[in-house]
Amino acid sequence: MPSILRTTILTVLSGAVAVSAHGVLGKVTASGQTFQGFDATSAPSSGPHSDSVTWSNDANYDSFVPSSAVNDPDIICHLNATNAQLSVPVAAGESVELTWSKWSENHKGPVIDYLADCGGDCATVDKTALKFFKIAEAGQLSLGDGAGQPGRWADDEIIENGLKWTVEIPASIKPGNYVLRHEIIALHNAVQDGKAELYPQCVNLEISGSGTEAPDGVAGTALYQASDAGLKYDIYNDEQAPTYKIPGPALFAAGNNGPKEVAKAATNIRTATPFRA
Ligand SMILES: *[C@@H]1O[C@H](CO)[C@@H](O)[C@H](O)[C@H]1NC(C)=O
Ligand SMILES: [Cu+2]
Repeated sequence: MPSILRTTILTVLSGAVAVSAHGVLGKVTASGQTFQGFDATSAPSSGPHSDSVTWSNDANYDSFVPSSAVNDPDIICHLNATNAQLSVPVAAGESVELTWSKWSENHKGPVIDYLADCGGDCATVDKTALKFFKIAEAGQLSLGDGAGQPGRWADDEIIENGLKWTVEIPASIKPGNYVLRHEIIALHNAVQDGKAELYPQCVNLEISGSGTEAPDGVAGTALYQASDAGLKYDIYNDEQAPTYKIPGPALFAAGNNGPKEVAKAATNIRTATPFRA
């Protein structure tokens, strides 16, 4: 988190409202409708916020989960996260567009997306019971231009795309209520043990469709280990490092998990009202 750049910005702006280099998912768009995310300025979360499709948390704009704490429940949906009360409707096979409120250019690393079936209402599900399967991942896109230079990373694309990231919901999964766990991992300090910075954000989705696949997943607290190669990497000397390996379980591949019994659809799901900017 603290970087020379950020310290400078804060010094220049001291006296003004504290500006952070980090961000949250401010907006989520699917099927042509845009929904509002949790307003981080209202942190601490102190329980569920009723007006958001993203999970609230105590991170405000300025905190991360260090890779030294990847087995702590905070890794699931960020610090002290509590369930979003609203859900975004989307059809399996379609895309969800995730818009960050801001992101810092020096925070370079992979972008990873997971889904977990709530098996009922995501507004009340126990986050520690969620089993996540990985549906998308992107890591290092090119090596740095010489020693000391970081290369191009997946999260650079977020900045280049106006802070937007698009993830496709697999067409073959069974319909139901899911938590989408979207995450940026910042590696600027990851040459040190336990110093990668994880920024998970969770969104409730109400997925429609006629798929039947129910992929196996793993608990959020078991996605990573602090010693994972993808959480300990020198982005400034990548010429000498092995090829970057994105952490977490293998990517879900349609057809590899076998159809399972389709769970009974949940009732009482509150669909969110589209946000108008
Ligand atoms: C998370 O909740 C605990 C218990 O209420 C509290 O002590 C801690 O400060 C909270 N974390 C943050 C980042 O606010
Ligand atoms: Cu930072």
